[in-house]
Amino acid sequence: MDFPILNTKVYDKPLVYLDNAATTQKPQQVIDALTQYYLTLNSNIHRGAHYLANQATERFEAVRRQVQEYINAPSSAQVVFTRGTTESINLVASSFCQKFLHEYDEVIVSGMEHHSNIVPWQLACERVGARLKVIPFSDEGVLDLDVYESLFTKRTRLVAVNQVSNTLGTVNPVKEMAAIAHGHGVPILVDGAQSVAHMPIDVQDIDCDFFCFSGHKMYAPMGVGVMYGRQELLEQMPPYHGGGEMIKEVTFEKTTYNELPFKFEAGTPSVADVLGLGAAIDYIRQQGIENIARHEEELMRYAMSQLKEIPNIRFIGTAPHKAGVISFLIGSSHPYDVGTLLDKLGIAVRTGHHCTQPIMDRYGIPGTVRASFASYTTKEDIDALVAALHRIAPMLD
Ligand code: 7TS
Repeated sequence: MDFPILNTKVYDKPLVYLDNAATTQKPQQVIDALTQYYLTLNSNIHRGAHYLANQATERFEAVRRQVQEYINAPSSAQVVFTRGTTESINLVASSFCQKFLHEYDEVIVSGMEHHSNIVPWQLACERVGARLKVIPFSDEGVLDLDVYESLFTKRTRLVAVNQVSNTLGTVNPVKEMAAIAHGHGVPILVDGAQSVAHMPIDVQDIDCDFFCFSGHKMYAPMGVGVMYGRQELLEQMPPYHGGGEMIKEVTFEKTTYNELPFKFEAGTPSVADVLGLGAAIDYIRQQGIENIARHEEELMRYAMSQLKEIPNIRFIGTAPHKAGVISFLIGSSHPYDVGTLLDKLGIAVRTGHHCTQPIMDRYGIPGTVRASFASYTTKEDIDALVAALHRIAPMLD
């Protein structure tokens, strides 16, 4: 078993973990990378003239090259380590907008974004008097690309959209959306939090200007994420945080900034977690991201065919192109009640608005029950969910 935690029992029942969109579990080799770092390598990077510091720096920079390869970035200087997707998006919203967003300008987001891809843009817009425009989506959960195209004006400065919705599971056509944005001379940020561990990612093929994701949703530790950016934009953008490592020279009169990517990496990073991300990428490589994608697609088909037999089930998000995220409601019962009953049977799902309140408003619901998959999810996990729902459905309503 690659994932020791999956042997856990909860309430004396085997754990069925279906909350992978929130965070994935960690394979033994990621856990080992963390322990090995603290056992044998711990030291601060980039500034040491001693053996451990040099070793740690080398390993840290090697992970940057692994990430570059994983997302097919043109250069590792475009890979900036952050704490996660939220910080990556805030970095762009703060730094890009400081340079490029002015009064009366516009930022386009979709109606199915995580709060992390809404609020940073609202804050940036409030600072300068710019405004947000929102791409609507259909009842199935498909973005309306005609309306999207019509939202562009001479004032549009950026588009920010997720590749996969964490609530609806919709896989958005980000490559097509990037081409439309670029047709209007506008850069696009792709929130890859829910795609990066579930499908091959090629930032050059998508042709996005920014791509943000979290390590902890791709088998890596919490506390590390990535902001990839187009070189010409990163070079023009001011630093996000000031501090150590991001400077070339500091005097009280003037400070000059370090080159990419260090300009955006102030302070001591979570070195162990970055090395853990490296181990996670190795793990995904061993499994093969295409195999993972195929496995999760099959599970999705299997789960939908079984779940639709549950009395009074209503699916939220039925786009033709979906990743392994299934949101549903049962009758008029509150999602929290369903989640609590499932929990008592050892099944971990997420309930609530999933940090996507505008989606809940769109459907007029308080939240959903959400089951989400990872590479280690099995048909037996789905069977357990389906059996549990059959068991509890009569208790609801
Ligand atoms: N963007 C998307 C699409 C997400 O799904 C999430 C987290 C984030 C951004 C923020 O990521 P973070 O790592 O910076 O927190 N999504 C979820 C979820 O669906 N349940 O818990 C966290």
